Amino acid sequence: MNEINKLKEVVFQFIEQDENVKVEPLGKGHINDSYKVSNGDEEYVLQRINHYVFKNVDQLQDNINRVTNHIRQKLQQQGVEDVERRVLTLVPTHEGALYHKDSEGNYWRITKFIKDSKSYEEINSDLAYRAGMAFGEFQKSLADLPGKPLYETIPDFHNMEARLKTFRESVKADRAGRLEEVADLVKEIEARAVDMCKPEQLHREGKLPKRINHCDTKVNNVLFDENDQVLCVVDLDTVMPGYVLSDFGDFIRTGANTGAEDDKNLDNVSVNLEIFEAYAKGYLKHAASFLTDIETENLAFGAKLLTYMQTVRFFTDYIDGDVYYKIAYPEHNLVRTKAQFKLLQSLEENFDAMQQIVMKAAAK
Ligand code: ADP
Ligand code: GN1
Ligand code: MG
Repeated sequence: MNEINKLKEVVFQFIEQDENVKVEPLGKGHINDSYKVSNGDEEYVLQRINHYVFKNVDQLQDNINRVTNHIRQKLQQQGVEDVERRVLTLVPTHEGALYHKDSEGNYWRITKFIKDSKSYEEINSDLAYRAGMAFGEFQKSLADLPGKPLYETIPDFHNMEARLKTFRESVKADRAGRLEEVADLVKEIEARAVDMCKPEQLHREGKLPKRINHCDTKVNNVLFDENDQVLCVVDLDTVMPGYVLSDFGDFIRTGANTGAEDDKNLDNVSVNLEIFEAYAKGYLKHAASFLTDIETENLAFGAKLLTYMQTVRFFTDYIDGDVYYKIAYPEHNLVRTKAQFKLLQSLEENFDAMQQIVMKAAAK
């Protein structure tokens, strides 16, 4: 059976069999594989869940189901129009399950495609401001999610202490024999390690709370309508408890970089303070009402932390021999590591300015 027919067979586990169904690739994430499905009347998004990354698909889908149902209920209570475009909707299988496991052991899910929506790979200040509002509102609307805490779909996902532990194990094992060429960079990582574990320390001291975070706050995870108004936040695999500085920082890491995440030309890479300011203003518009002082004071630190964390994650994967991230060429993870480290240095140089921007935006 060819690839498309296999995909269609999966699709028919969720929707009625129909010879007019079309399936085409969608998006360019590093983790899942996404496809747009249409049958003339309806459109859907089919995703193969990366089971290597998300080990417990029951827990993953349970989280997404709870989160989307909670947001939908709120929107309905608020009398918001167009609720189907303001939150993702999971489509169950004919048996009522939230995912389908095929005969090859792949896991699949379907959501309704949000009509007349688009996401951006590029950014400008306006989009950054709106994305800031979207992620601030997302955290706010999940602050009163009833019941047990959400599962950590990737245990210790944004836990710097845990990431460093894994990194040090990889350095020690040197499984791909790549360590010698990168010894200087290992020193740079170690030089910042204690400072970067500050949030875990503050949490243990009871000073920094965990809230429900998105944990993949990229601009392409926000859907906009035809007038560039925010519709909703997507890519909910990593929604889990965490520090708000993480979500803030990951947006800055991905959105406020003048270069690419994997830029080979490090001269291109630096922090764009206009984007930083726009995002901070948008985010704080909703978030200022629930953040504690210590959370606000650490947002700019979050930008450094998440960039450092991503440097460590790409670096670990390079040292391990490229087992986690999809790569386009053999040195890709090293190029990514160096580009993230360059961004980190720029964030360090601009830290005082960033801190001032946040405190000014929070004071309004
Ligand atoms: P990945 O984990 O690969 O980033 P996403 O869930 O973010 O996967 O999906 C990839 C892209 O597909 C998104 O950036 C968005 O543009 C689009 N997309 C995802 N879900 C939907 C949806 N329900 N409706 C419309 N577009 C969607
Ligand atoms: C992955 O799914 P995607 O490509 O948006 C990763 C993020 C990293 C990012 C690096 C589950 O995100 O944590 O920050 O790549 N997601 C997971 O760009 O590991
Ligand atoms: Mg995504």
